[in-house]
Amino acid sequence: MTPRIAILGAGPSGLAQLRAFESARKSGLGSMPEIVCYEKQSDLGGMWNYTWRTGLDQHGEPVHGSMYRFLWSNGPKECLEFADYSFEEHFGRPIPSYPPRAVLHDYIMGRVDQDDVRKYIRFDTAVRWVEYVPAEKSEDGPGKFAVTVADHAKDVLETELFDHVVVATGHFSTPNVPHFDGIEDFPGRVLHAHDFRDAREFTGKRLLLIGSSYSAEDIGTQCFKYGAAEVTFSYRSNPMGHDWPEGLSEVPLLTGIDGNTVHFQDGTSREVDAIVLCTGYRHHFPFLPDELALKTNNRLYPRDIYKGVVSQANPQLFFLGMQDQYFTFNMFDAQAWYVRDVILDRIELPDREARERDIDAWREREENLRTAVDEIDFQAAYIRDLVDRTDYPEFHVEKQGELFKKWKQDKKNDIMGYRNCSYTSTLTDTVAPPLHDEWMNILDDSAESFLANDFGIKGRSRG
Ligand code: FAD
Ligand code: NA7
Repeated sequence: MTPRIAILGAGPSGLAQLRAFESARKSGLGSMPEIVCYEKQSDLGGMWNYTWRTGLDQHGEPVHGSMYRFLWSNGPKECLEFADYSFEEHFGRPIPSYPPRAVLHDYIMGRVDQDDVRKYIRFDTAVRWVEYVPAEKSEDGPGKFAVTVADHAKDVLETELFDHVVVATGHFSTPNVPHFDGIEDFPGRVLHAHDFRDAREFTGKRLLLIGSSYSAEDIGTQCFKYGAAEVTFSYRSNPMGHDWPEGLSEVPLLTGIDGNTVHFQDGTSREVDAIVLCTGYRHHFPFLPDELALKTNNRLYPRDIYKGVVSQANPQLFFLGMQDQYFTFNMFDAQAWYVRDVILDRIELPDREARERDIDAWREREENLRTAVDEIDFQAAYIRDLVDRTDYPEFHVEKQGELFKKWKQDKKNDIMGYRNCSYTSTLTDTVAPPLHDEWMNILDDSAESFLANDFGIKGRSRG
């Protein structure tokens, strides 16, 4: 019997899984399983598929998208190149290191079209429930998963059986929403980063952002770019510590809200017009029973998944992209190629105890990381461990790690200007050309406007 595989989600991780199998098929690595990819949105691309919607979508499903209108890559594109498809190959010429969302989306789509994997995807189909059905007798072999989906085009619920399930539904979609005293009476707008869409809504406004990680940093700087009067960041553990220009500042945690006045742990207070909770996301799997769901906070090495992908609860179940991320697209590829080879029996899994010991060892290493440099090296080592076990092409992950370290330094040097920097591709050795203007001055971030530039000749190297 041909094994059947369900891939849940057609974002960068789910697409990586589809391309991994397609690559095996093209290389003639034996007979291929039957694959169905369920995607609740109407198109592929996951987070990169921008939506204006918030709350529920046209089918009543929770809106997946957390990306906003003027989002630009927050890391160098040279650190997320697919090993087998460079940016230069896709765009036919070098482009700057920090492209806007629409340009990255175009790159993802281009990679997918090369392999024609759309045929495996069932769009507008939300996964509702996954249940493990054990084999009744041992000679029946391992059990199967009953996957129940809501097909919104046909308006029916359907259940199909699969031998393996790959969960690739992302973990930056279900917001973590803490409560603060007095927030219910705040007279201005209160929203979570997940629902933030257009910075121009806050032009001329005084903004309070809670959180000190990527969302706070990016939404705050973007709102400032589009004319917010003042941006205050409130941190729980540590400030971001950038050298902020006038108009942006950091204060300790919010302790209470009294009308428009917000009070902080250091005894200071300010007047603000709107509050954005940049308080992160939850790993949320409403379609998985308790015993199969991955339970973790946002960290580099979640427990209970061997090699970061194989479920300890049931090794026929896999998770992609569940780690906190420095590396993204190429890490998902490395994971997907590994999962593919486990499913195709090209990689033999050790027994449960050995898997647990391996998880423990990585986790202990993770718990001793102290600096961002340590974290980058750790994630690079994790990816190297995967890449060396499959035929995923070499992409010099350690060199990309060095680029991430430069990126960190460039942010430290100039948080409002780091996107003007250029880095060198580890695939093509090309130095990215500079942006056509300072990032702060570029208000139109459409792909058309961005790609209409010739970006001059090769730019200065920072990488
Ligand atoms: P996602 O992209 O989230 O895709 C998951 C897919 O699963 C979605 O298509 C969703 O519709 C589908 N799905 C979910 N639930 C179901 C269900 N029940 N049934 C069917 N389908 C379902 N990364 C970078 O590299 N650079 C950046 O600049 C960057 N910026 C970011 C900015 C923001 C605001 C956010 C939130 C993330 C950013 N990221 C960035 C990280 C980003 O999450 C990854 O690049 C990537 O999108 C993760 O891919 P994924 O496939 O794992 O998850
Ligand atoms: P992160 O990176 O998980 O960060 C969450 C932030 O929210 C972090 O600073 C937390 O503070 C803070 N937080 C969480 N809960 C609270 C409460 N209760 N009170 C105050 N502050 C809180 O999420 P992001 O959204 O920034 O980034 C996720 C992805 O989106 C990322 O990949 C980007 O590319 C886009 P802590 O430091 O833990 O004290």
